Amino acid sequence: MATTHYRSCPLCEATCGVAIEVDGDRVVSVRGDDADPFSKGYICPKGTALADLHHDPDRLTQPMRRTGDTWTPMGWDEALDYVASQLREVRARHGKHAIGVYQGNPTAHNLGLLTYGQLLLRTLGTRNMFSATSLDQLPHMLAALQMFGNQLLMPVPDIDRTDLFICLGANPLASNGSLMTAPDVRNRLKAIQGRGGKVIVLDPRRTETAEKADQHLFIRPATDAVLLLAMIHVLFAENRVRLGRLRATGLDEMRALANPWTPERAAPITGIAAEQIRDLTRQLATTERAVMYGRIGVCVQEFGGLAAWLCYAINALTGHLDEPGGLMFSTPAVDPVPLASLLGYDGGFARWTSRVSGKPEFGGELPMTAFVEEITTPGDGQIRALITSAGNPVLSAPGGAALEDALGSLEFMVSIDPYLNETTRLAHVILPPTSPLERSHYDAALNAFAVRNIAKYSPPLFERGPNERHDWEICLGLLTRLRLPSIGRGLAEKVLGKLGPEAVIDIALRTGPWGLRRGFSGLSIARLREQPHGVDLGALESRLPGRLDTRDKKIHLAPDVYISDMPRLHRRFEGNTTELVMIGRRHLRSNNSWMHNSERLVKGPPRCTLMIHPDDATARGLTDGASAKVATRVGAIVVPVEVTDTMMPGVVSVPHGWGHGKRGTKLSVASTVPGASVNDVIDPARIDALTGTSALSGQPVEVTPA
Ligand SMILES: Nc1nc2c(c(=O)[nH]1)N[C@H]1C(S)=C(S)[C@@H](COP(=O)(O)OP(=O)(O)OC[C@H]3O[C@@H](n4cnc5c(=O)[nH]c(N)nc54)[C@H](O)[C@@H]3O)O[C@H]1N2
Ligand SMILES: Nc1nc2c(c(=O)[nH]1)N[C@H]1C(S)=C(S)[C@@H](COP(=O)(O)OP(=O)(O)OC[C@H]3O[C@@H](n4cnc5c(=O)[nH]c(N)nc54)[C@H](O)[C@@H]3O)O[C@H]1N2
Ligand code: SF4
Ligand SMILES: [Mo]
Repeated sequence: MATTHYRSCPLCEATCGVAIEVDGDRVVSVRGDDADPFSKGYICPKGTALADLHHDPDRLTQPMRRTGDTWTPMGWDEALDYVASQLREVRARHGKHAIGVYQGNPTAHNLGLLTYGQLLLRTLGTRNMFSATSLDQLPHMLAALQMFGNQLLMPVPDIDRTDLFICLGANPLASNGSLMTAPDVRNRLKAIQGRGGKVIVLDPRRTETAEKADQHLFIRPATDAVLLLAMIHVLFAENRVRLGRLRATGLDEMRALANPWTPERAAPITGIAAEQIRDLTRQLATTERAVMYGRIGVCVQEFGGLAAWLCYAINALTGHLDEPGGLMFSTPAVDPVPLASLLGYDGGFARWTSRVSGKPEFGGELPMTAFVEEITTPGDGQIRALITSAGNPVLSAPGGAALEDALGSLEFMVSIDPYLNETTRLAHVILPPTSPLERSHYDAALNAFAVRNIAKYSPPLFERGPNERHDWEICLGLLTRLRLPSIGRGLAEKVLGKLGPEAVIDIALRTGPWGLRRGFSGLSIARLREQPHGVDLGALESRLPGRLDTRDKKIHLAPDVYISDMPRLHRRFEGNTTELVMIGRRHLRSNNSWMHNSERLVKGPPRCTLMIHPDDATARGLTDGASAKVATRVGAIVVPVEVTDTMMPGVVSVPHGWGHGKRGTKLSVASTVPGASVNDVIDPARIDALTGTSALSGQPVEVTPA
């Protein structure tokens, strides 16, 4: 007999409610949960593919050990003992910094990795901590730290109440939203238009989101900081700055910084006419409920630090920060600020720098731009062993080929990952966790970036088998083996093993803003169990100045780190550049590098193509469907050509996460649609010098017929 189970989809930031019909141990269907108060029945094709993921015969379920090219299964105790002993040996030989860590994106969607995973990795004491953060949102986090006092205080657009949504470097119709947890963005944008509001997209590609917008403006990649400075220039020049009730420092500095950036100067750099810059600024300034939302296009570029900061700042300068319809701070039931510091994740920037090239630390992590050199450069502190967890850096980090070589030189590597993929095939041991349907779920990280305050707990749908382990159990097993003498270990594992991550969340819920202080009806895991569709805690509320973590309880509009990065921006745009540059893109049926093993997601025309404007194609003798060679200093790939006027002239686009057919992987579907890895041609030396974030976007390329 089939039964229906309700839970959250953990595959992207939208956190949609799914209704999963099961018969015995088989998933019969996955649909949107109409009763979920937040997603109201919406899901995307990836949600349906949860079934494929769970039943994927390629998904590993027991530890595997590699000798040469041969993998042999291991028991859990044997595997955890072996991994711990290897790591201990490396630490004894070379010191604690010799153990490196890379954490990938699914960490943010995984309660076990957010709790026990952090406890394990953050207490290793190594300076060689890396993650996808520096390929992604680091500039937003730095801006939150500098302006609001805490790296986790990233404000989110109040999309449901705004009348002007300006979208800079984000494509939520493909990505389903990021640092803006908002299921069914398409309808939320439609609702803005329905109430007479407007959506404006600024993007080097006329994206799926731009197609639905009221206006789309092409912007030359990596010139966002210039656009935003010109807009701020207009605000001051036309006396339109309005801080409202906000108390802030740095207004005079901001005026001075923006002063040289007239719209006339910004126009040839950005590709946006001066009058359009003025018009955009006036709309933002005069619409009562308006927001400028910037996402990954703003971050992963040469001036990601400046652009992310200016994007928050312009909302503050136009009175749209912390106001309904603007950029707001959430009130999540589990407050990530105290939780993170409890788990060893403290904020900070450039308190120390990397050993080899002096890149700045952020939140105790080094940027991925320092990863390979820290493995390959001999000396004290060189990485000799590596733990990867929920990450696939061979495909996701720039300079993938060199990174792959570097991983091959390690004395020991262990991967906590369900797949034998491009990265984990280089590990000595793979420790595969249970499937998302076998574990409990609470969006401890993403709820903090949701456009409504919500809470939802999902118990496991299927019990894990006796020979399977959750991520958190794997992390706990390693933690106790690495940190405790064998006598105390059994007891610690029993006690902590009984508690599980639910205990952490339960305490956080009870002590959080919607917990005990709300009296009898306060949230707890038990309360949430009674409401399997989730609880809606209402629209975002104004939180300032209380929520600020700055000492003076003011917003810092113009922190020094940004002021000192301004000369670099001036130097960069002294002359005009016209070279062909490459950006990335996302597709609704894709999820970075790791959902390509689902038949239903990858079917259809090839997705790993080079999009190019007709004029640029003609100039290079390229025709639609032909093969093109994309080359840079670090490598070359060959991909099919898609000629399209949705691209800005002078800009081409290739998505990341492809390049599957590597020898020794176990991805039977993905390897039939391998594509090429764009990160094999993205130069790891291209960085945002302020933050250390990889400049994945705006890579100059040579494109020729293959
Ligand atoms: N050129 C270019 N490169 C990019 C980007 C880009 O736009 N352009 N985007 C960047 C961004 S934003 C990101 S976030 C990174 C992503 O970079 P990564 O996080 O390194 O890559 P993913 O493809 O997300 O790989 C996720 C891995 O986690 C495993 N996994 C999935 N679920 C679980 C789980 O529950 N537990 C465990 N233990 N493992 C799991 C998968 O099998 C896979 O190996 O890529 C970055 N790279
Ligand atoms: N379907 C799907 N959904 C995903 C993912 C996925 O791989 N597939 N990945 C998830 C992850 S890890 C993340 S971080 C989020 C990201 O979520 P989004 O930020 O929405 O990601 P993208 O769809 O890549 O949109 C970025 C946009 O920036 C544009 N762009 C590139 N360079 C520049 C620039 O210099 N300036 C400006 N203004 N625009 C620029 C690109 O053309 C693109 O349209 O998506 C998440 N959701
Ligand atoms: S939008 Fe994201 S959370 Fe919603 S079903 Fe798709 S992958 Fe899952
Ligand atoms: Mo990401």
